Amino acid sequence: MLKPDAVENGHIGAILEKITGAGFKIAAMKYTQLSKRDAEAFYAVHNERPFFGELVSFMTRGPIVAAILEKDNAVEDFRALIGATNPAEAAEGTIRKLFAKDIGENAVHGSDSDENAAIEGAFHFAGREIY
Ligand code: 3AN
Repeated sequence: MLKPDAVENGHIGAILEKITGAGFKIAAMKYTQLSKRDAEAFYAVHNERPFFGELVSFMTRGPIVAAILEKDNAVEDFRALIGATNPAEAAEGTIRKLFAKDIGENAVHGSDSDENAAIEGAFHFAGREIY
């Protein structure tokens, strides 16, 4: 996902350029806005964390871009491309270093395993929307 901060700040094009330039194929993509219920379900794994309310309110405050990306070693390579969760700790040239403000508003989300990528892809897309 390109998160609401990335969309608000006009970074959709630049971030997609970095993603496709790094060799990712776009298998599905949409511009949409998460409801409170959507965000609570998507981030259910974090529902005991102190920042959960802040995370849900941020993720629902404006539109996002959701995508399914394909590449060999996609999970690890995408996490390398986006950089550390906290942009202050992200490596130079990473998407979060370039475009994110802080650990809460960090521009992009990437799945942390192939298993979660399949679950998160199915959360956003019907089978007929995946190419
Ligand atoms: P990542 O997105 O890098 O996998 P996770 O899974 O640890 O990071 O956290 C999920 C999301 O929760 C992050 N993308 C970030 O937006 C938010 N988050 C994580 N830690 C904090 C925090 N300490 N304060 C506010 N938001 C946080």
